[in-house]
Amino acid sequence: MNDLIVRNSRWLSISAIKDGYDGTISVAETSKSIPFEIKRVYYIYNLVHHDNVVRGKHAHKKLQQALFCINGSCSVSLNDGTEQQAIELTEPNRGIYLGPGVWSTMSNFRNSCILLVFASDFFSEEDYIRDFNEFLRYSKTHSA
Ligand code: T46
Repeated sequence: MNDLIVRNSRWLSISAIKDGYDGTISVAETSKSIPFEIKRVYYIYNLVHHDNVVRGKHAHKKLQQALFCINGSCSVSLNDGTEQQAIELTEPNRGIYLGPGVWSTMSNFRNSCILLVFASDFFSEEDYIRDFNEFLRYSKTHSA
């Protein structure tokens, strides 16, 4: 598992409690395995494995998120305006923390990928930067 070099990102692990043939339970808890108070949960599914299927392509100004691929797998590209890195989400209990100021792109959805996301705040379009050049300008002035 490669270390994350992109600012405001890091790997997260949550429990995987195995019960033999009866399956596994993974638990995400505010301020424990998830490093912020969870205010919103959403999940993305019905994803097709095709070069043209790409989600994300934005950064957040304040929002913190934790992403877990709870079925299948996907690729996530991260960019903080200086460093960039591509990672794979392949385990239901191994996710990533994405803080503010990280441009992220999700793609290469495989095996009926389901992406589960915990977010630190309610949905607000005002918090999104959806233009990459605007993001590069923003990251220069908010990189402390
Ligand atoms: C992120 C990645 C992983 C809402 O109305 N409420 C919500 O909570 C969300 C997440 C989305 N929406 C609406 C806004 C758009 O009209 O759903 C539509 C699709 O959203 P978006 O284009 O932002 O979807 P993604 O998959 O590109 O990005 C989403 C999150 O927005 C984003 O924060 O990190 O998933």
